[in-house]
Amino acid sequence: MANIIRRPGWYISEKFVTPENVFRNRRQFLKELGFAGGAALLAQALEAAEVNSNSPMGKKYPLPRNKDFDPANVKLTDETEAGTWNNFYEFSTAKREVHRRTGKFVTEPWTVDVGGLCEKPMKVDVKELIDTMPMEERVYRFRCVEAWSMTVPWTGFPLSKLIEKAQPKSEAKFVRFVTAMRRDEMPGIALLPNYPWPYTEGLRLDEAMNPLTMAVTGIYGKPLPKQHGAPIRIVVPWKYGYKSIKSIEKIEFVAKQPATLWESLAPDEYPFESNVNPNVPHPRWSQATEWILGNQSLRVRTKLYNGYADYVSGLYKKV
Ligand SMILES: Nc1nc2c(c(=O)[nH]1)N[C@H]1C(S)=C(S)[C@@H](COP(=O)(O)O)O[C@H]1N2
Ligand SMILES: [Mo]
Repeated sequence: MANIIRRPGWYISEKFVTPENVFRNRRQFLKELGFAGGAALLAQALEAAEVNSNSPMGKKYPLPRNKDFDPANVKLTDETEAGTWNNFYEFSTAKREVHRRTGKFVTEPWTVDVGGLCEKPMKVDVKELIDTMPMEERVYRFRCVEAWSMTVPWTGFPLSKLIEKAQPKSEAKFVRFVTAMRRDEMPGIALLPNYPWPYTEGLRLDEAMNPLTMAVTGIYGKPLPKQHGAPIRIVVPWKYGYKSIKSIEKIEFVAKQPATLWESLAPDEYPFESNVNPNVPHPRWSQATEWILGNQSLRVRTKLYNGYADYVSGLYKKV
């Protein structure tokens, strides 16, 4: 019952078939409580809630691809390649090791705490988001600050849709995102004791509201595997990959630019804004070109805003 009380007003239960055993157990339980006849409506509500909370995360995948984000002549990165080459320092700094070290990480159930300077703070279950948000697939190009890049189909919804529900106050100018920090489940944290954990990132509110900014729960038509940031991350395709924070537990609206993990560690190398820009070298390497994951010999020119200038150049002074 506590579940129902916490459920946000915009929740709509739909499309879920009651598994036979769940249905019977619930009926049985209600009967024992003496709810059987008259409280049919309550029973229905409880069933809907329970079925939903028992529904497997994968139920809705794959989602239809948005035609606006389905570039022709672009080869998708191999799924295994992308899933075995990951930056997720909470598990390992060795990209080929990350996926082998996520075994203890519990990503289901998962609640995201949305709060700070907003009218409607909420704790929302990721399954509810998947069930209620306008989910779709988009193929985005993604470029890491280390100069490798990939092209993958993400499943999710525009982050703006969640922000609209929370109704940020006028003082809110930035959005702060925080990754879960569980030392028992994340073996990489202890190996980097001087890092300012948890992993924290941020965007300006207008960047977070940009239609390109996606809250992502899936990749390659399936729920996100842990190494890609299960069960929910963001993807900000015109910024270097470190802004696309994984396994998000908290989203907070704030007035001032928040401290972020990478900027705190090395502000010259990993500044807050970090838009992809071939003309601004990293202090230790050029950003003019990138290599394509899965084909290290193929070096291509990096584009301003990673090729998304049409969508985002209005956010910034001309560069
Ligand atoms: N919590 C958390 N999020 C993170 C990181 C991380 O170490 N921890 N690495 C970032 C970096 S540097 C990149 S390039 C992308 C990599 O995403 P992928 O492994 O899904 O390709 O995740 C970003 N999000
Ligand atoms: Mo990165």
